[in-house]
Amino acid sequence: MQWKIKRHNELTVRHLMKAIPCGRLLAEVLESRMTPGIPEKLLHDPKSLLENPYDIEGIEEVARQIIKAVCDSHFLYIYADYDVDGLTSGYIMSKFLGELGGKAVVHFPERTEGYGLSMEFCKEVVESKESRAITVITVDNGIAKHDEINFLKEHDINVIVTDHHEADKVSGIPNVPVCDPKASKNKVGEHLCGAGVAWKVCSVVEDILEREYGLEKTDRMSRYIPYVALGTVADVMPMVPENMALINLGLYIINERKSLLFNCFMKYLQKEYINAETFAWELAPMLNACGRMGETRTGANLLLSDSQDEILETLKEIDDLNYKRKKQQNDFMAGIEEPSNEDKIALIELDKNSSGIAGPVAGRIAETYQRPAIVYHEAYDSDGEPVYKGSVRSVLGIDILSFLKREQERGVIKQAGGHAGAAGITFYRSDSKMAQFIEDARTALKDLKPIEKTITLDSEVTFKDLTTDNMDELALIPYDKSICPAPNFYMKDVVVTAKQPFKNKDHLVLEAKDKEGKKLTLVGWGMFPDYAKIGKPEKMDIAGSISTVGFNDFTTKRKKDDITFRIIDMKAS
Ligand SMILES: [Mn+2]
Repeated sequence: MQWKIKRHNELTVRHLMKAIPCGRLLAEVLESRMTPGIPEKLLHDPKSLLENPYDIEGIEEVARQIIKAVCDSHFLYIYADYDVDGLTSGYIMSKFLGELGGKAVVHFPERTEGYGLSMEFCKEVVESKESRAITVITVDNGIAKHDEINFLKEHDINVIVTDHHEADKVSGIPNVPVCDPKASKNKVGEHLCGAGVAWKVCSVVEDILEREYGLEKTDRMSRYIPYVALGTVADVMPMVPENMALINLGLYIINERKSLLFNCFMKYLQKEYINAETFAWELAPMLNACGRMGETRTGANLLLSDSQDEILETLKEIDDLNYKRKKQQNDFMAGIEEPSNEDKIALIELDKNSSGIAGPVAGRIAETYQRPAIVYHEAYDSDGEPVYKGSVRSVLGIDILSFLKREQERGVIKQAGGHAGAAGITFYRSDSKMAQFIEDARTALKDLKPIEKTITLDSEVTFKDLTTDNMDELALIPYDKSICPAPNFYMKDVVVTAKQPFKNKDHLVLEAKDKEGKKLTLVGWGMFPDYAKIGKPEKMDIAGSISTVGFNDFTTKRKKDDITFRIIDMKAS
């Protein structure tokens, strides 16, 4: 791993230490990650970082159409999605319209129904229509669903699209009221997740009702911010000031114990507080497990329930689903053989009943074997043709999408889309085409090598910096899994005094001492092989993060919440 050590503007750091006020570590993180003026606002007045919703293209028209539909007593179908952002978007829109007295029903599709407004759903809506007036509102999807939207329109059903995905390059934007910052010309709000867009739309609805219909002013919109915050982190949206502000506002409400659902999360997970990393590493995987295991409705029940007992019971169910999901992944991983050296892509078939885990499993295979991985399963395409559908994950330095797009042009595969590092693929169900694909990958990717990973280190620390105060202070700003990772630091010339045995032999637990004789425990989950590989040196430079031990150890009297340095990488010094 390459270490990239950040340099800081000393004057700005000193200014921030005074203005926030805070210690050096947080000041350095703020200095290097945010433009001047933003940290003070984020920590003292996050509301001031929220942008004017009316600047988002099409939002007022969408809001007025929604108001009209509610006023005219339309039956409202909200079409959401099965992932966390889709769940929270659907919750916000349906609950808010329900609060206004609208008859709103939210549909959370299962993964097997595919992503985005489905023809099957549209047909059901048309069949159930009778003499009712109906409006379908999409959240976190819809921008690319031209056929479905046209079908609904032909049957005299209103459609309103709210989304945060790009429009199709060829067919453009559907001819209905649309609020989708990503597909807009001015791009205002393009950093918002689906739940963020839904929330902004509802805010404008509320504002119009207050100004023109005399609706009483309350803080009803702020109750939904925790859901926007969760959606933002789960969808890995960019950590621009407005998103950070939404996350901080949401966390503030949650940790003030003002949200029943999140109170239940804390109770269930036995947590004193929730931060953005809890969203990323615990809540989002739990909720996503519902969709992956074909139980989106369980996630929906969780969000839509008003009873603490029911929520806690559902959380138990979801935790079990997540456990099953993890087990399915681990079992599947254990059965995989190392791909041969000449195969430049790991191509692995998965039972179609476990298709929900294809993405995470492909990610782990790519990581383990340091090459692109495709995990695919039998499926039928939207045109009814039997195909294989798969999740593709690549490694740093290999742009897998451009290879897949070439294969699509040549007719070897049916379809591919996504990004350089993660994509979706549709294969023809044909042995000869599959063989051709493997052959092409061998030639095309022969000379491509993964790039060595780089870790960005925020600054150097010593043992005395590793305190609960510093750890808590660093948690004042939100981090996610990839775009704005939690701060990492490095320590120089750490002298290891003892290696502690640990029940899982892959884990590394070290005792160390600094020059003043101060002792510290360092923990490296799954890092024993790396330690052995560099010859178990006594003196090392170590990169990692400030954390708590996370386990009780009766032999050395370490407690779960004792401070530790969590090792990410190490080098002999
Ligand atoms: Mn989304």
